[in-house]
Amino acid sequence: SAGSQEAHSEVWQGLQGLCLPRKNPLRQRGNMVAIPGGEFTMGTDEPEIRQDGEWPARRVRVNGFYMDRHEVSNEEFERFVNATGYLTEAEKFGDSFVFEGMLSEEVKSEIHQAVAAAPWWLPVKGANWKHPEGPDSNIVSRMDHPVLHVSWNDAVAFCTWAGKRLPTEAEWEYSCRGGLENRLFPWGNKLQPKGQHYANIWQGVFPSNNTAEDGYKGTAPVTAFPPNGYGLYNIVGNAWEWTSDWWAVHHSAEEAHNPKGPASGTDKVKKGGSYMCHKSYCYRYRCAARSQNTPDSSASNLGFRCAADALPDLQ
Ligand SMILES: *[C@@H]1O[C@H](CO)[C@@H](O)[C@H](O)[C@H]1NC(C)=O
Ligand SMILES: *[C@@H]1O[C@H](CO)[C@@H](O)[C@H](O)[C@H]1NC(C)=O
Ligand SMILES: [Ca+2]
Ligand SMILES: [Ca+2]
Repeated sequence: SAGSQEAHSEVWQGLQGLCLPRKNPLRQRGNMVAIPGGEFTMGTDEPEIRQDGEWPARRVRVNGFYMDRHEVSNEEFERFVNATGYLTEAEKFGDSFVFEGMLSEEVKSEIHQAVAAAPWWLPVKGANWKHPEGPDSNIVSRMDHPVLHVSWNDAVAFCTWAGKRLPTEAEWEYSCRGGLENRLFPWGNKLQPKGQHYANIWQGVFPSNNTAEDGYKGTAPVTAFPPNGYGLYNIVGNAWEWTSDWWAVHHSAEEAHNPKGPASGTDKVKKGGSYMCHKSYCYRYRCAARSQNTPDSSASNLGFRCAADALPDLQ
């Protein structure tokens, strides 16, 4: 698809609420959790964001599978790039979307174009996974943070290389719920049980005042915060996560077995919300919540984790 800044930003127009290091490769297997097959309620009959198609609630059965314990980290992605020479789409296009609040005044002063519906997103030349806030930034101190600025196509390339695949939306949501039925969050219905933070989201007033009460203004290490009932970290918050499904708003209430989403579409489903999500504009750090982007989109709050039918061979 077109890589120009214009085409790149046009796909964002109108979208609302865009809102451990493993040095020893033997431990790669330990990065995945066996998720037992079972049945769960996907979506909700009490949607918070109706236009996202969080509803209706429907019974869904999934076979057992394996899920990455945490979002793919910069270190893991670097190992992939080192081994393959892979170039991400943001690197090919020459730009990617960065949240204004993370940019230096110098970088900001050079940008004269924003996304009409979400003016806090700026297309930044030279922003990519190695330079998340543009050329004057790097990931040296963030090797254990989620890789960002990876498109859906990039995510598929990584998971394929790792002998894995992206999770379906159903697998992702089943994983998110961690064995609990009909809860808002992976840990229950209360955002902060006993005052504790369970996810990296936005505290303060969006988009002007990020108080970072949870300890992180931007991304957090991929194993920060308590894991859910399946042992999965940051399944909501931190970085949005790509799934394999095409996006559609309408769902049948019929029971389904291993649903894989529509056969085709223009956008892919992403789940979980990010460090930028605040209840006031992006109440999407809930398991039923969902959003979408074109498969070539990339941004400073969008990453992924992989799933697999069987544990992959060691690399
Ligand atoms: C990638 O290669 C560079 C250069 O050889 C090296 O310094 C770095 O440690 C490698 N990264 C990983 C994650 O193996
Ligand atoms: C941000 O919010 C905090 C907490 O409400 C407040 O103390 C602080 O003054 C605010 N900062 C700005 C720049 O508005
Ligand atoms: Ca935060
Ligand atoms: Ca996440």
